[in-house]
Amino acid sequence: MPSFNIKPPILNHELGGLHPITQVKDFLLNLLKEVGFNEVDGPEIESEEYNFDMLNIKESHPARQMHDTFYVENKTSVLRTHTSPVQIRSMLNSSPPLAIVSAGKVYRKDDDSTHLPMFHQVEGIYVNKEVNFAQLKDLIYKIVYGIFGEEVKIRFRPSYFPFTEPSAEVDILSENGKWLEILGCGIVNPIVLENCKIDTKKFSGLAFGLGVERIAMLKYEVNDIRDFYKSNLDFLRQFK
Ligand code: 2NL
Repeated sequence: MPSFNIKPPILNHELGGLHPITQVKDFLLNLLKEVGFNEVDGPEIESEEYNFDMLNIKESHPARQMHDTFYVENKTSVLRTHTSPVQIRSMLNSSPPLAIVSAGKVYRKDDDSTHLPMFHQVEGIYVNKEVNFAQLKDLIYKIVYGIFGEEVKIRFRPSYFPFTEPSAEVDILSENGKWLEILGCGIVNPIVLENCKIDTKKFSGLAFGLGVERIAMLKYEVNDIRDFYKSNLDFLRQFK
């Protein structure tokens, strides 16, 4: 006989729930899979070559400097600063047309109410014949409407990333009339496609990247990113 009584009903059997960051990440992955993207995965420790060089991020680029990037061991490996190297690996291992999405942890030397040294990114790339900016806009509208509903006002603002050209950042209009940045996107820089041995006379691509914590902060009106990682149950229960 066990020394405890297994018969009484269980009290306080509160069920757990998925973490809000997991919920937002899964929502985005499902939305992108529904429109035809395939999920891919890759390592969190990357070579500088895949994390930077292949993406046209030059040695002199500020994002590469010691104060932004966590270097490991002999300084040729880094904690990935974005999930783009996953896409690079996929492009090297397959040939277009391809539509891939990657989601996971990324690392940067940042720490304040809107930045953490570890956060989550969802990134997608689509390479095919005659991919254009209109298709990119259509996809971004689907993503943003999916998250915030079709009433949300969106604006595309010209921007710069080394791996896309042209590039844009996308803002949504908040209730108090302020434009808030929610993601970055663009037409894949042909230099990046060529680095992956893709024929740029035949193929072009679109790509986007977004920060999961940032989307979750805007969607749930959380003002301090650190709240997601304090394991405060009163905070976390709100997302069940
Ligand atoms: C941002 C901006 C972006 C990409 C990510 C990408 C990946 C490859 C090639 C070209 Cl392999 N582009 N990803 C493109 C534009 C923007 O992220 O602000 N993310 C939080």
